[in-house]
Order: sequence, then C-alpha cells, then structure tokens
Amino acid sequence: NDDEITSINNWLEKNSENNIPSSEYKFLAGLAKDKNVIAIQFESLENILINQSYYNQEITPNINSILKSSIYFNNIYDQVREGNSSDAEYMFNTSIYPISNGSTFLRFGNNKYNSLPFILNSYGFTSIAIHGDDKEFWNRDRVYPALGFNGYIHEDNFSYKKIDGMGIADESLFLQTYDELKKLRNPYYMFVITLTSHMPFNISDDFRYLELPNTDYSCNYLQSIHYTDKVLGDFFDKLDENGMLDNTIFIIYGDHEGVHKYYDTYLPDNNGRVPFIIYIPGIDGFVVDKIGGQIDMMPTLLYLLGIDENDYNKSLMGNNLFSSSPGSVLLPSGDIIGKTENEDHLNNANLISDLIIKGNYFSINK
Ligand code: GP9
Repeated sequence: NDDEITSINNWLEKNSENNIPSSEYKFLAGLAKDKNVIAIQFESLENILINQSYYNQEITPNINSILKSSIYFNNIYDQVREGNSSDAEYMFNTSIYPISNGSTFLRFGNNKYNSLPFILNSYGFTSIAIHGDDKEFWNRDRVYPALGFNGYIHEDNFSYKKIDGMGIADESLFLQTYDELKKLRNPYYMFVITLTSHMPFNISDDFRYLELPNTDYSCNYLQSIHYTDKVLGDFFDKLDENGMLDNTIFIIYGDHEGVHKYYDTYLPDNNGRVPFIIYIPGIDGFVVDKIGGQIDMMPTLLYLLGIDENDYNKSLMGNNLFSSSPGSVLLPSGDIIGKTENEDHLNNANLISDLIIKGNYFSINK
C-alpha cells in the first residue's frame, strides 16, 4: 500500500546519503570501467584463513598471492539468514537484506530487483551464473532469470563431471567456467558458485594436499578450503596466461562461515567474518578494514565499475565501502557492529526489506 511504499522510499533515500565517496578513495571511482567481472562465491570461506598458515602450511596460497593486486576488505560480516548460501548470492546480486523468515529464493523466487545483472546488462554486459549442482537447488532455475542473468549453467550442462561431496567438484566447475568464458564477448559478468568445501568437509583422499595430523572437522575444513584455493588458483593462472585478466576484475568472497558455523573447532575465532577481495589488474594491493557486510558488496563494485549513481543509488540497502560514512553492519541477530550513528536507520532495515520482498516493490517501482 501507499504508506509502505513511502516508508521504503524514505528509507532508501536516507540510505543513499551514506554513499558519498571519501576523498581518500576518490581515485577508485570508475577505475574498473568497462572491465569484465568474474565473481567467485566461495563456499564456507572464513576470513581467518586468509594469509594464515596452520601446521606450517599456507591454507590459501593462491588467494594470498592474488591479494598482491587486490583490494582486500577484512572486516566484512556474514549476513545470511535461513537461505544460507542462496542468501549470500541474493545479497551480492541485489543489495537487499534477505527475508527474515524462510528463504527468499524459495519463497519469492520470481521477484524483480534493480539487480547487478540488470544494471550491468543495461551497460552492454552479458550476465551468466554457473554452479555444479542440481539446477533446481535453492530454486536457482527460477531465480537467476528473474534476477536478470542471461544464462544459468548447471550440472546437466557440464562437460566436466568429476563428483565430490555435494555435487560437481570445483576443479570441473572452473574448467567448465573457462570454456564458457571463451564463448562470451566483452564485457561479461560471470557469477561462479563453488561447492566442494561444503560441510561436513570430508573431501576424498585424492583432493587432500595438506599434511595434517588428523581428520577431525577442523583439519577436514582446512583440506577442503585448500583444495578449492588450488583449483581456483589454476583457473586464475590460466586466465592470466591467456591475457583474459588484463580487462577483468576478479572477485572472491565467502558465502558464510564454515567450520565455526557448524562445529566446535580449535581454530582461532573468526568473529563471523568472510573475506571480500577485488583483484584489479595493475594495482598495488591494499587492505580496507572498514566494517561492512555482504549487503555492501554490490554498491562497492558498482562504484569501481563507474556505473552512474543515478542507476542504483535509491534502490540498494547496502553502502559503498569506499564512502566516508562510518562503517557498521546489521547482523541477522539484530545486533549492530561498528559506529552507531546509523542505529535507528539500521534497526528498521529488516522491516523495510520484508516490505520490499513481500510487495515485490521493484516490479512496480522501476
Ligand atoms: C547448494 C549449495 C550449498 O547448491 O550452494 O548451499 P548451502 O547448503 O551452503 O546453503
């Protein structure tokens, strides 16, 4: 109804005031203009693993090396709710909080948004999603077209079909992704969802490359992440050797916590964080320690891509992480972490996202 639409409009309007770029980061505006986008949603990747060795072995050597030419956000919180991995996909591609009850993908699979694929497509991109699992899992076969993806490649379409754990092994996923990229003309947006490091983390012996003392959950988790880091690194190197990274930004982020989400572990505390990494060819890498959440990934990316602010400023619930506003994040528990000037605004966020989703707000207000 009209009152609800007014509250949504007001909230979004107020939110857009937090997007004024800080002078420190102004040089980044449009730095990645016209580049292809490859985004990897990495299953169960926690922030504590980045740049760390356990049992004297680097767990993510390939990601660590990619960081040399990346912007690394190391204070980003996992904000997924009951939709779990699909909520991370949802936030990355819409910058709207997931529904507070149930899974947004399952309950509201046909909803429209001012999504990342729709915005990029209007700038001439082709947007494709790829995942090595059953096409209907999390309702993706309905949701991806609704989000504006021009194509969705799922396990039935794969020519590489090594299986491990829950679905097609990530090695095959990346081989398939490479083949699909070769078919696309620039610019493209390829959204890749990995799977092998899914709980309970008992990957097959062939894929265990670390020397670890036992096979408890913590060690198995490290093995699983290390495996996906390895095949991701092979993919990255192949793109590099073929000149395909020169005009591409390469994003890696964790969908939600891994071993800390499901098990008792002796690994150091992860404090609910996932890494968010943006590789941009030719830059000297640096760390941004501002507090944020998965909701902020899309506006941050749009800023780097030089997308006109008018195309998205009043349709997203997250904020550009390069803005001058103090960092803060609303967790699914309702807790807020970070500077709290924004407290009332953030406290209302879930009320607003529920209204947006239930009313399919963007189908009428576009
Ligand atoms: C399923 C995969 C895992 O295809 O993305 O989802 P999760 O169980 O982590 O939500």
